[in-house]
Amino acid sequence: MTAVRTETTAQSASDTSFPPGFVWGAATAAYQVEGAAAEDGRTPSIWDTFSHTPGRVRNGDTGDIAADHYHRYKDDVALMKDLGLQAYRFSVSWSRVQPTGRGPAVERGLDFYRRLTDELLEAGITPVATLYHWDLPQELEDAGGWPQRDTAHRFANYAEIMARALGDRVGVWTTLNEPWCSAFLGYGSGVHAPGRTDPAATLRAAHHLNLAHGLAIGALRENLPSTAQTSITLNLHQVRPLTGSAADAEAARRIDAVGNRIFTGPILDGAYPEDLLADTAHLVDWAELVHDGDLAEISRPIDLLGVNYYSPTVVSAAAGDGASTRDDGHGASAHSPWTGADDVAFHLANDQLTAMNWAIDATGLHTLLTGLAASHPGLPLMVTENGAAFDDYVSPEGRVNDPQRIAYLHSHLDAVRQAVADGADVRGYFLWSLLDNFEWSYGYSKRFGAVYVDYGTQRRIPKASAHWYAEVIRRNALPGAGEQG
Ligand code: IFM
Repeated sequence: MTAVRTETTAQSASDTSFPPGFVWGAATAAYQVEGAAAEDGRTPSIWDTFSHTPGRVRNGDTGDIAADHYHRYKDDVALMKDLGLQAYRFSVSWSRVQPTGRGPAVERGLDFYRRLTDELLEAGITPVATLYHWDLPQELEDAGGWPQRDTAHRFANYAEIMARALGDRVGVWTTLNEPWCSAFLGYGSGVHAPGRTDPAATLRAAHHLNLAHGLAIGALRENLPSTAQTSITLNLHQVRPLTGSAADAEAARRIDAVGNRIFTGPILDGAYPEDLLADTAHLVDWAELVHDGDLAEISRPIDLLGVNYYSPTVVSAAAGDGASTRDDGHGASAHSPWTGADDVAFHLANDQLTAMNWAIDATGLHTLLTGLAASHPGLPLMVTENGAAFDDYVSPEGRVNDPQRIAYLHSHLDAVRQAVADGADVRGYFLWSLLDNFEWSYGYSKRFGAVYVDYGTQRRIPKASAHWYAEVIRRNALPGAGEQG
């Protein structure tokens, strides 16, 4: 069993290299790549239901086949090995291993993850398992979903099943990926599964996701060897006020509260922030929602904090109709996902945009990492996702040239390197994504992969950025000035 290194070395600002032992990986998520949606006992998750509902996902795309990773995992691991990847962050499909979200596990489902992790270990690649990347078993949603407290207990039971099944071969575990999206996009704006638009349900979901994380950390700790590392991955918003005005600062405070501190508060500091409770008191009864002992569960120590970063969040105060201005980069909806933070407008940080219309600004990643290092010294960090979608295509020569992605990765990796030089204890970096895949409500229209997937044939073509990344990994350093890389 391999874990990530347990110490860090600060680098000098002029050096283009990363600390010895820095982990280089790539990430995917079950529903986005696996396919095999109805094989070996798997039952629908909320994303199967959502994607099969007309009008929810662009072009009516679904994850039924996706990148067919379920059947092609051996070739995909071989590809990872060719690229020199040291770690692979994948997620487990809950309804593949525990179809109804309760009761005994299905061995055929577990076997897929046993085969995958064995293949990785054989190739010398560290498996990093995420338990939940948004695909709640549909039966649990039918029973109330994340707004129901019992879902957190179901999750802890599932975590125990997974720890028992894979604890001998997986050394790094993540409970939840981006719970903000599960709660605020799933139950607030409804652009993600299960597609509900209920402010109270959104906040209840957020608390129960926090509780699920804490209970799962307990279950993992009880069932994993002491060397195993546990973590959660948050998509922390790097919130910036548009101007220096007091009104914009207040807008930024409110977005920071429901975007970030609703998770970092209880998980890292053992309490919900007072300002968040005040901002949302008219929407939910926090005293009823948060039971005695919940905060102690939620704030159980973790070994690593996963940070996902793509683009900064620039906000200003907006007088108006009550709801936040919808154009926040998370998908169109008549309902704001920013429950409890009304009258806020969202802006692009600049006009250099990816295919998602997200502004490219690597300084946000540096600010996030150094900010966390300052606010939570001693907490090791891991960049668990970073990358960009562009309109990639295969040239007549059969190549995929993606200089914009190389530039994006270069600037963001340089920001990570600089954050390490400035004292942040960053243990590794996972490119999002290994493969082009199902980009949620955008379907297959957005390509984030370092490896191009021709969905018609399932042929994989490593893009120029994959070769560039392989060279960075080989050197444990970015190309120097004047070098192509
Ligand atoms: O594809 C997603 C991933 O599932 C979670 N983080 C953001 C990525 C890009 O939108």
